[in-house]
Amino acid sequence: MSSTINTMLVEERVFGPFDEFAANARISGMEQYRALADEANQDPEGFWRRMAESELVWHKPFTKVLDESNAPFYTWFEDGELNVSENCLDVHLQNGNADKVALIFEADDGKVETVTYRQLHARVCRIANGIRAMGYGKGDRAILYLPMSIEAVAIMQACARLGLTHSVVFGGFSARSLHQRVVDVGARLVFTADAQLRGGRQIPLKSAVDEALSYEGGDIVEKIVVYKRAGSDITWNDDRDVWLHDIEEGQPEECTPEYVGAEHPLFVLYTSGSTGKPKGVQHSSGGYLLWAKLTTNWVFDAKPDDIFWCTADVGWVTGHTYITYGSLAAGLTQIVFEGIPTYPNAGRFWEMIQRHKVTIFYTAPTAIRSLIKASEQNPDHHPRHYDLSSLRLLGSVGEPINPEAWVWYFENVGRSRCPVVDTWWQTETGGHILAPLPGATPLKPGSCTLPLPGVDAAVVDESGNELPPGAGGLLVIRRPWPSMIRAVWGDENRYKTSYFPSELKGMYLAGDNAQRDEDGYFWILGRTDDVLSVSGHRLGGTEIESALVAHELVAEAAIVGRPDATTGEAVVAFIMLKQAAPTGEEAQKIANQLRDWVAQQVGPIAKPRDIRFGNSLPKTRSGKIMRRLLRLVAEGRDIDQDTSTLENPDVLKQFSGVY
Ligand code: 6R9
Repeated sequence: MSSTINTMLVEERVFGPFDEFAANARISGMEQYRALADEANQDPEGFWRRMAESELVWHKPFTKVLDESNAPFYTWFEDGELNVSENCLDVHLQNGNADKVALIFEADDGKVETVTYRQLHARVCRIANGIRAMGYGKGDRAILYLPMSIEAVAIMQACARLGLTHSVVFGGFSARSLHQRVVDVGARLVFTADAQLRGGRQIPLKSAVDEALSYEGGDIVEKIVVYKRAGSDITWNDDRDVWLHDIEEGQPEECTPEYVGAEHPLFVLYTSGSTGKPKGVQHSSGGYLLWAKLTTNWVFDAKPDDIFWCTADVGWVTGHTYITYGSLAAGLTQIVFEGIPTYPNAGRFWEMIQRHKVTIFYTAPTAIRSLIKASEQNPDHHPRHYDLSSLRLLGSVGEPINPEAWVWYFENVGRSRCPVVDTWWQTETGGHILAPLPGATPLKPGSCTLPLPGVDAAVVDESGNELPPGAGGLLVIRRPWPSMIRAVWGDENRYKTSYFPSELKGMYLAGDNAQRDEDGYFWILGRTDDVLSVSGHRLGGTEIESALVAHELVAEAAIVGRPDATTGEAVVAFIMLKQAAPTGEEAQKIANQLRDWVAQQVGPIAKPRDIRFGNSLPKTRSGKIMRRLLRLVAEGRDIDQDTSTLENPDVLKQFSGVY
């Protein structure tokens, strides 16, 4: 492996330990962390047995913990039986928390509605009874295409109660993407709403379902259950469409759960891979729920009085694990938010934290960066104007958080009191994998710190040999863990070749590059395909982005490589400034300034060869920058690749000037 440029030099402070936090934390101090991690390393079976027995309610106890005989198709707790919804709802009715608020729903227009655990349980039971009465249950699949709502959480839980495997499709996906998923997963049932409300606008959903089902193979869907959210006009087919309120009508508020084997597929969630066709990531019931609950308790240090807010949509894995399943299993009170961070203004998040006295706030770097930019443009919406004193913990997920955004978040939102947990994980891992324990782990901005107890993560070369500190390589997980992906729906081969390539001898390949430092901390360098090789040096695109974003003029940056005859690859930077995109001489001047800055922060080798300015970067609907498209722009090629997941396809046109 060629030499690696060590960066993240922009911020070298270590934050914590946070003594006050540690004093009351579930896992307090590094000794407790190490004790758990050691227990898990020395006796994995015993450790997972203890966790699964103490954290979950089993209808039929399991006898065997892990079966590796058909690796990499691992099974966990396989002969045990349980019901996921019983573990998320019924348990709280029996332990005196029936009247505790489960969900605080805040609508786009600010209206608030709360439900207790007893009320949520009743709602889930009525919906489940309604679905059962229609003749659906265990072994069937349902597609959910819903706005953020109490109903979305309740329908997911109702599916779980019946053993009906759900597949949630984010409401921002097109009819084409929806169709692809309906057909791939073989859904007999679709749940949707007439429309969703975001940023004061109505976005139709039912019409997209109608369109999706009109395409070839869409007729496998027998029923569409429609939640009346907006009251908008929709097309209705009496033979196929039913209202959610009609299927609930008259149903009892108790519903006997369908007990399923621990390996029963709780859900399939589609995620984009390196090729065009999305992968249906299949998760289990027992192992998945165990890790969802454990990580909620460990990483968010969940306490009975917490008000937890994960800003993700249930269309993504973060919403599955840290809204629908983990947080409810842990018995938290949590916020469900329908709207967007910038409506009616960029103070919405801070105002909601103040209004609901949120104690734990979990969001994505892209949201943080856009709110930094907004608060600079209009200081009225800066977090300092809000009472954020209820907060005790902050979290980040979805992409590497650049140290500058980390420190801004820590200082301005957490008021330098709250630990920031930067959580690395994936749709495939089911829950957090690399993350600090806020009462124990000292924090380094930009690092997701250390593996959680029970996780055996490492950085290796292409042959699976572990690399020394400072060397960039492949992030792998060497031992199976309970919430790992079980299959790519309907494609055994893709599961094996994508995640367990033979060169790595049974290790799980995450698809991210990473390096560890002398303290064993992990630094994610970006997806495997983001790493550039310039003159024999391995450069993480993320590192250069991070340096650029730390510059006072820059709001967001994306780095890609373009082939170069002499240096292998050349660094190309797509940059959005805090001001409008410059042109001509001004652009040239700023470009040179930024090059010098990168040379200073990262090293002359990392200086962008080309700089292209725009007013926004191309992103997926989940907010990830689409580097594969930028790579084509960087190379001057036509965009003939699939742009269906792009939020705004016109965004690529703006980057014509090269400076
Ligand atoms: C949970 C989620 C997974 C990919 C993953 C990585 C990136 C997520 C990160 C992070 C650096 C973090 N990623 N969290 N990179 N630091 N804290 O986002 O799942 O949508 O499947 O994305 O996101 O590249 O491989 P998913």
